[in-house]
Amino acid sequence: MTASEAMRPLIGISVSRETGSDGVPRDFVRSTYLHAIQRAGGVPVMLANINESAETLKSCHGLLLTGGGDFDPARYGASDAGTKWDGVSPDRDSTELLLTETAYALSLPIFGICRGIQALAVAGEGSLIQDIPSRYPSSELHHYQDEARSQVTHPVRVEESSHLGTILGTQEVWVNSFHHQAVNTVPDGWVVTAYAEDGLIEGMERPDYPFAIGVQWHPEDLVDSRPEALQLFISFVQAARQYREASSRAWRKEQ
Ligand SMILES: [Mn+2]
Repeated sequence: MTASEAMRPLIGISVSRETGSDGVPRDFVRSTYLHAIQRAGGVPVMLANINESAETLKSCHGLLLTGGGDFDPARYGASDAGTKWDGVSPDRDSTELLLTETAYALSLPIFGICRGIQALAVAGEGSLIQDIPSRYPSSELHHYQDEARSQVTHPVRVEESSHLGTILGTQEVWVNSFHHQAVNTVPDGWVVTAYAEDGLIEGMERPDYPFAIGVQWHPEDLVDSRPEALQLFISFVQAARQYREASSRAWRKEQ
């Protein structure tokens, strides 16, 4: 094993929960998330939807919040507008909020994708648009595309001076899109870094934090075809690697 392999950072990954045809819930994640973390040099660690995952996360060096179903609107102070997508999981909601809180307490690098950016909004007392088609019926953009997941379908305008803009190295990025919800208001301390042409929030970040970025699209499906998507994961894993090196230096100092 080389030294750099020995220092591969562990990336905790939140997972979906759905009930199988036998009535038993399953925790799972699309393997594209694992692949993207591996390609970027990280070691993926799946975090089941149980409270103990907060303990597992304490051994990790970064947190990836993944895509999935809707949050219970009561979690962000709204009532159910009847737009449930593929089901609400109370266990997933509470696990991800706990993971986010744990990550903040440790200053772990955080990357939120799709539902993940929404999780970061909910955790920070922001709010969500419960259903894009009913709120913006005239929107010409299709945020839930029919095309393959690896296909890009709409442009996003990126704030050039933001952390996200620096990583992507462009003011306009073409993205894939699989969401019927979006961030409505960003939490205190967060700024919007990317918009779709119809004004929907497609990216946000916390500037006072080592790495806290959310995006509404799915870069994990694009890492093999689009360099800027891979770059996002590389930057995230790099932040996790720095976290790991800093914490082992602090540990050696204490000895
Ligand atoms: Mn979109």
